[in-house]
Amino acid sequence: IDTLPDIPAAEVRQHGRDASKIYVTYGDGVFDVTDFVDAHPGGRLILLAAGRALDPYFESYPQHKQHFVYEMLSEMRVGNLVRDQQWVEEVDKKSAHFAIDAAYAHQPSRDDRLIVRSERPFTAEPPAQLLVREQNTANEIFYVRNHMPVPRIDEDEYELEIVDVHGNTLLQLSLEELQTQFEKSCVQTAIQCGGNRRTEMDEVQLVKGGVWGVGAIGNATWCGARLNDVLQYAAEQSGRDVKQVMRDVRHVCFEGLDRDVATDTHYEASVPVEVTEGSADVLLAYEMNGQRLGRDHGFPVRVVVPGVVGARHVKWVGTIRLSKVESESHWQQRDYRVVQTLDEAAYEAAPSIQYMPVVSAICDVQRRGKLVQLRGYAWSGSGSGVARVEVSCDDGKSWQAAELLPTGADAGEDLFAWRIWSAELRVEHARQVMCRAVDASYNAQPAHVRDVWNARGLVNNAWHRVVVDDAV
Ligand code: MTE
Ligand code: MO
Repeated sequence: IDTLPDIPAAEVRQHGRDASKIYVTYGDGVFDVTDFVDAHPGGRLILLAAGRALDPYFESYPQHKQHFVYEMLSEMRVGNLVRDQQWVEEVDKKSAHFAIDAAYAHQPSRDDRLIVRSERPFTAEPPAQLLVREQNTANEIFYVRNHMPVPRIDEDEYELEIVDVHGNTLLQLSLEELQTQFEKSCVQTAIQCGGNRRTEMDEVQLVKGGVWGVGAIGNATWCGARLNDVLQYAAEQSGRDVKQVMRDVRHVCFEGLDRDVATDTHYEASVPVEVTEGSADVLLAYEMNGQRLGRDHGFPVRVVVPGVVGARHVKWVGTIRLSKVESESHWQQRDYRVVQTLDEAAYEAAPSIQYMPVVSAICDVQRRGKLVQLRGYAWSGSGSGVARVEVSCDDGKSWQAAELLPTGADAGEDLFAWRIWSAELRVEHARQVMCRAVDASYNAQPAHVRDVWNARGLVNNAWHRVVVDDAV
């Protein structure tokens, strides 16, 4: 090796696939593989690395990392690589790219009725008309909002860890323990992404965030163990009283098992402890509409916090941390807050979105002459229930009550469920129809998107307007 010449990266680059001599590098070695191309067991794929580094390829196809491969290479060695900045950057970029490819290699299959908003990470919503056919959204068409690749989790190896305010592990639970040692509790609730109906905000002024129509919301019956039961048990198991364990706790942080390969961070979010202590319906859910959770929705266990923005319903939850402070995660500190500008100070001044306001949307419009049949949903995160939905075709001068359809759950048990509604409206020559809802605490929706516009396009709960002619 010492007797071989130094070869600068720039020279290696010139020995690409069209050159008469083809070079590749691995580690510090430069190799002339011209005569090997046709003998390569993987065929001419080796040319992908012509004039470049093999290292990222060997990392992602580890069958190469064998003694005989190194032996063969060493016989083709013609020099020692002298890297330049561009070379180092290209190798890093390629490696990162391959790592991301690998992380996305085993994603779940998805229903082709979903409207895909982003492939990586996967985000999708159902067509609006489909969304309001049934009270409980079918699992297959329930919107998906992932920030990272879906993790592969072996249910036999799954463990949920509970960590106290000092960072000590109180308890580790297997899936089986979670399912058998705690009473199974169910709640029918909608989960809505903070960005639902974001795209309407772009008409006021462009916002930063992924595209969402009216379908980044779904309603389901979730079953699992109550978080409070699990915390009580965790305290007991560590020989302490739950009151003592919870004394300095102000926030409950939930960490997902999904991981960003580029930054090596896990998804995480938190809710104030009043939210969890005040509700028996905060669940560590393992069932969605009577089926085990699908991989896109958090298999095997996700957090369900009725009324709170979707971002806190942490999927694939692996660790629950009791804390004095809010989660330090990006998604708690620099996202899911309503800000007018995107600077740090604006984020720091704005509270994290937790309980969601009253919302509604028109999802299905069927026109027969002057009569229009409307169908939509209404929901309130307040937990007081939806009191009234109204529709108008004269820009809100007059309103007509819509019919609220039953939730199917017992009275008082469905206050976090959405309500599907329907209405028949005589539109005459009107071109626009709109809807608005009021919850049982008499919270109402603002009239215009411009009244609630914000830089990230979050929590759009303005009256929902649809042009009748355009709607099918
Ligand atoms: N939990 C984890 N671990 N990772 C995520 O990316 N996305 C959150 C939340 N929980 C997310 C997560 C957001 S922003 C939303 S809106 C909901 O999950 C979406 O839940 P769904 O995909 O089951 O509809
Ligand atoms: Mo979300």
